[in-house]
Parts: sequence; structure tokens; C-alpha cells
Amino acid sequence: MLLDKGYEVHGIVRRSASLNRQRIDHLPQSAPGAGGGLHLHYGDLADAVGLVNLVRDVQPDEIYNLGAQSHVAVSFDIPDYTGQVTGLGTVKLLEAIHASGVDSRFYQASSSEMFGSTPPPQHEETPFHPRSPYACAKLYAYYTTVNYRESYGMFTCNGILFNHESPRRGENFVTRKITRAVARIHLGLQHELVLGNVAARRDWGYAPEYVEAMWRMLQHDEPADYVVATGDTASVRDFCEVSFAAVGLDWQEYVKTDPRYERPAEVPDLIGDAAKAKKLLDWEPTVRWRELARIMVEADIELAGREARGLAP
Ligand code: F7E
Repeated sequence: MLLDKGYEVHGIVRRSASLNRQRIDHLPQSAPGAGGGLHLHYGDLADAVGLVNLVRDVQPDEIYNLGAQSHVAVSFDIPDYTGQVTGLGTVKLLEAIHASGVDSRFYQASSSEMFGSTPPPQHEETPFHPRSPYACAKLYAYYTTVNYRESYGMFTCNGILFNHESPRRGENFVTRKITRAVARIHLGLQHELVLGNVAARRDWGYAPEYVEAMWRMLQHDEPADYVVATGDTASVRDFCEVSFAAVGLDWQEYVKTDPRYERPAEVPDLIGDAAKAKKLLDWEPTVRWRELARIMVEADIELAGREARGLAP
């Protein structure tokens, strides 16, 4: 979206033995030192010095902190790392801006997970009750973002985004796990789908619409915190039903449950009230969860078709 808007975009990639950039491989990278386009730099939210150097060198007008250990279930297995990256990583980035004196506007990817067990609907004034190491780390980052705004007058915003999905969603988040399985079962590449708690309810929106809301926050005259959501909710079970029905299958014939995919503490029900974003940012989503499920199933059928033909994804 930023490239489409004509931005010069600098992204941070973590070093890993194998490359993991499939989701941005289609974007051409600009030569180092050239203006415009996309530039990738090695960096890590666990490495404060690297972040200070990058902010000082690049001098960005806007910084979007979308980096995190973002899987809620995994955060119970690696709570320390999740706190370091998802929580303290935000402090490192904010301090890199503050210490270098660069005048960057800052967006923090806060999360509806922070509301946790507080009953819906949830809005900016709803009390938080986090239910996972991930949500606790996000809450720390949320308040740090508010604190840097109040303490130093920095232009910092929290987008409290409810679940946002697209065909680029990672395969182990529930929507993508479902739509990928539907496509593979449809083409005979898979025979069943094993899930955890199918009663959980989420407010699922379409990621390309949500990034527009992030951008609008940083274009506004005043920094503030906003809920971004559709206001609609469905259970994991509902999402299964609609996704399987998209290829003419009955989900109950293919879905099994296993406690190994359940979490020690669950977030039962999320419905966001995005009235503030509508009023101040003129932002409104158009894609609801049923259409989202169809978009994702269609994209996964395309991918599974390539897999069936022995082609690279
Ligand atoms: O789970 C249930 C699971 O992992 C959704 C992240 O982007 O959105 C995401 O967090 C629900 C939960 O997303 C399976 O128990 C059942 O109730 O897709 P999810 P999430 O935990 O809501 C928020 C806004 C973020 O900030 C996060 O970074 O689905 N569920 N069975 C399952 N979930 C998974 N992953 N796998 C299952 O087999």
C-alpha cells in the first residue's frame, strides 16, 4: 500500500539460515542508495543498537511497528522471547526515535487480544484483561506508546486492530489453516482438519482495508489510539461452515478437534466498535467475514492447484 502511494519503504528483515520472504518476493527491491521503492535492511526488534543506527540513517517520516512474536498460542511456549520482542522491542524502537531526535510519526500495532476476557463490544475506553503472554506484552507496548506521546510529545498512535486476514495470512492462524485445508481437501491433497476451540468468536476483517486505517492514523492532525474492526462476529465453527460450503462440502465431515490446539486461557468473544475511526479518520470496512472466507478459499484453491500440479507455490 505504501509503495502504491509512492513512498520509499524501508523494511527490516531478521537474519535466518533459510530465507522466509515469500510474502514480499513479488516486490522489486531498489538498489542500495537509490531513491524510492523498497529497501530491506537486516535488523531485529531484539537489537536496540541496530534500530538506533537504522532510524538515524534512514530518517523515516513514518514508522509502522508491525513486528512481533504474534502467535498467541506459541506465546505460552516462549513467553520470555515474546515479552522481549513484542513488548520491549517496541520500547527499543520508540527509544531509537527519541534518542536519535528524528521527527518520525510512529504507529504501534496494538491488538484486540488486549481486551481478552472483557465482554464485547470493545472500544477505546473498554478495560483491558489480557489472557496470554502475547497480550500482556502487547499491553506493555500499548502503554509505552501512550507514554512516549505524553512524556515527549511524540506523534505516536496505537491501532487496536481486531483480527485482520487475507490470502497472505500465515498458515497456522485459524482462518488460513481452515481455508488452506478446504482447498487441499477439495483437490484431494488432504483428508481432515484438526482444530482446537471452535466455539471462540472473532471479529474478522480484511487486512488490505485495515492497513489503510493505519496509514490514516499517521496522516491525522493529532496522534491518538483507535479501534479498527468490522463490528461483526463469528465463531471458528461458523468460519468453517462457510469456507467448506464455498466448495460444496459439509465441514462436519472433515473437522476434528484436539485439545492440543487449545490454549491455557482463551479469549472467548471479540466484537470491535470502530466508531471513533469512522468519525475521525473517515474509515469504514466493506468486507465482512463471509466474503473474507470466500476470498481466502479462492486464493488457496489457486495455490493448492499449483501444489497438485507439482509446481512451486
Ligand atoms: O486464533 C481458535 C483460537 O490464532 C483465533 C493474531 O494475529 O489476532 C490473532 O490472534 C481463534 C482462537 O488468532 C485453532 O483458540 C481454534 O480463539 O487465528 P488465531 P488470535 O489468537 O485471535 C490478534 C488480533 C492478534 O493480535 C494476533 O497476533 O481460533 N482456534 N482452533 C485456533 N487457532 C489456531 N491458530 N489454530 C487452531 O487449530
